[in-house]
Amino acid sequence: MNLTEILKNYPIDGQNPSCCPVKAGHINDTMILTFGCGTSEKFTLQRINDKVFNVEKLMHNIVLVTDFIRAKTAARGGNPDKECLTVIKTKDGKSFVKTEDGYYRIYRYIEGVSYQVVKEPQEFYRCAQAFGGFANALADFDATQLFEIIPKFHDTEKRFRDFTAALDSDACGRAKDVRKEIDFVSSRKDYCGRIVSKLSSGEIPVRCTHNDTKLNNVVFDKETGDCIAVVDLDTVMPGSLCYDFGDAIRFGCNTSTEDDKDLSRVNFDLNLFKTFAEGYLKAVGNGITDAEVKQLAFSAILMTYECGMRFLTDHLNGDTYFRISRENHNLDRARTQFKLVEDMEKLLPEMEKIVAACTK
Ligand code: GN1
Ligand code: MG
Repeated sequence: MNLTEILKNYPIDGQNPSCCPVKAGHINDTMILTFGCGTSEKFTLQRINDKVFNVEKLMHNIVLVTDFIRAKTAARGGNPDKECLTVIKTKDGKSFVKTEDGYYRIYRYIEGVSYQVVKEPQEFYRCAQAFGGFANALADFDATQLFEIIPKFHDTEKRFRDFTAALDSDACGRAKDVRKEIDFVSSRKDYCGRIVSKLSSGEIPVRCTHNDTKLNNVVFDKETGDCIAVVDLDTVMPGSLCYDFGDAIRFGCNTSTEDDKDLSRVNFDLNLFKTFAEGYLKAVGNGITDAEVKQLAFSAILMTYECGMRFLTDHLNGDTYFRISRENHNLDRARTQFKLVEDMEKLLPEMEKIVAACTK
């Protein structure tokens, strides 16, 4: 990466910033740029994975959505620079630059911390408020303005077809060692169509959604513990609120990390589910329909199953999509997800009662 080459496109003053890589996300490469010392200014520089994203379309979506949210934040008396992602435009008004080695974008850095695992329930309540508030703010956003940046992203039937294709080609000869996981996915095929069919019949609405509502995509204030901002808007596109709710539960109600090899530490925390459901439903307010509410508990199972299936598919394909940092990393990730699915299957009636109680 040639930093000088990238920065010469930007109207950012200052020279020789420090550039610190951060280990975040499985798709893009992220670095923090700090200019000067004392009253230093910070930015987030990302190399966008253009194998996964069409960068023009991606940035079109992000600019529209961040502009919309910034305006709403300002209107309610908030500080858009602090509470929303801000795309720094190049000198000629573009939202990214292309250099010889790839595509880059710069955001204003949002000072704060993010977490991989919930430590205090209160944290997760605040995360729920942030994602619920995000959904509420976007309830009147016209989702047809957005590109479907990764087509059929949470179409679980399509994910199942991808899984079957990976299994059929078995590119790395790994299928024989993961029969149990393959059977786990195959035996739950009937989950796949449950939400997509309701979206296509119109029973639940297509909305502008985040689609990657992990706890670590929320920034917290280190001192006060308040939630500052929802970040990682790469997958903001037409989708379902059920996906956003379900994905947040998938990640946040896990008592361990997404890739823990020791499954005895991986358990579904029903109390955290309750915490999140309360915070989310309160914050989303009337930005959700009864038909969507009815699917929330099941959506948590669906999104966890889908994510596990994606990890397993990538393992079968030879780890071509999710970044890995050890052997069988995607397989370990798939296993944590399947453990959580099993836990949730047992708890589904209780999860449904909890959701229903939140809407009374
Ligand atoms: C990817 O890169 P990251 O960590 O924000 C993935 C999500 C998965 C997630 C699993 C564009 O997100 O869909 O749920 O990994 N993003 C994309 O941790 O595929
Ligand atoms: Mg992401």
